[in-house]
This record gives sequence, structure tokens and C-alpha cells, in this order.
Amino acid sequence: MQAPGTNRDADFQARAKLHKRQYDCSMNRRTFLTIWAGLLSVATLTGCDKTASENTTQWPLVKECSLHQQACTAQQGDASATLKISPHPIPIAKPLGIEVALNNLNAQKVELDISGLNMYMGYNRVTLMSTKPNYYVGTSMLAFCTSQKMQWQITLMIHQPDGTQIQIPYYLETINR
Ligand SMILES: [Cu+2]
Repeated sequence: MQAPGTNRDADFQARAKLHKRQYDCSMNRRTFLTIWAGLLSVATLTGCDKTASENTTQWPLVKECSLHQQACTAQQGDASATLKISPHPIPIAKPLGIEVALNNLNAQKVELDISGLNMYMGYNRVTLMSTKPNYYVGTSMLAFCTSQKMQWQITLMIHQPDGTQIQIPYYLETINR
């Protein structure tokens, strides 16, 4: 283990990253504090979210709309994003068709991230392809889970040309049969 850096800025940035990382990984508070207290070398803090330092705006979670039944739209001001995941209902461990339509959002790159809310289900992120203006498609998959009920957060990550990022999260629940 390396000695913690003495540079204050680096220290601050490391803490900010840690904080972000905790949010992204649902790391529990105790683990977070343990790591923070140690302020381990930054080299150990890899994985999870490589864009943690990116300037990110998070939209509210879309929860009222069921992706099992329909396309769901998130809206903020005049900007909106519609996500459709096929087939309906959304199966586990089968290829999924992803379609995203953007409105008044300046996207350079669009990614779809799937994370387990009630259980860590690993890193699952794909880059969507633009097939026509403001329209992105791709394929993804929900990981198989031994737990009966899984709660997922499906996040559209809109990378804008100025380097900032908009994250648009959708809620999804699956029941294992
Ligand atoms: Cu699980």
C-alpha cells in the first residue's frame, strides 16, 4: 500500500471520487468509511465507474411507467428520452432489443447501463448505435439471478460533446420463475 498523497487537491479529488463511487456501487457506509479512513492509494480504487470524474447530471428515476408493458419517457423541461426494451414482458437471461429516442438532447455517445438495486449483479454496460438522428439501438441482457425478485436500475448515459454527461435512470422489477 502506498502512503496517501500529500497534495490537497489530489486528496480532495480522491474523496470526491470515493463519494461518487459509493453512490454508484451502493457500497455500504461502513465499507466507505473504512476505505476513506485508510485513504488507500488511488490505484486500489479502480473499477465501478470510469466516468466518475465526469461532470454528471442525474435525472429523477422513472418509476411510474412499466418497461415490461411499454416504452417509457423521461422528461426534463423540453428535453426527453424514450426507452423501449423488447420483448414484452422483459425476460431474464435472453437478448433484449434496446431502442432510445432522444428529444432536445445533444448526444455524442449513448450508453445503457444495467445495475442491480437489491443485489450487486456486476458491470453491465453497452454502447448504443445511432441508426438515424436522435435514435439509438442496441442489445443487452438482464443477468440471471438466484433471488426471486430483482430490482434493477436501467440508466441511459448521454455523453454530450462538451464532456458533460446526463444520466437518465429507469426502474425495473423482475420476478424469477
Ligand atoms: Cu441478483
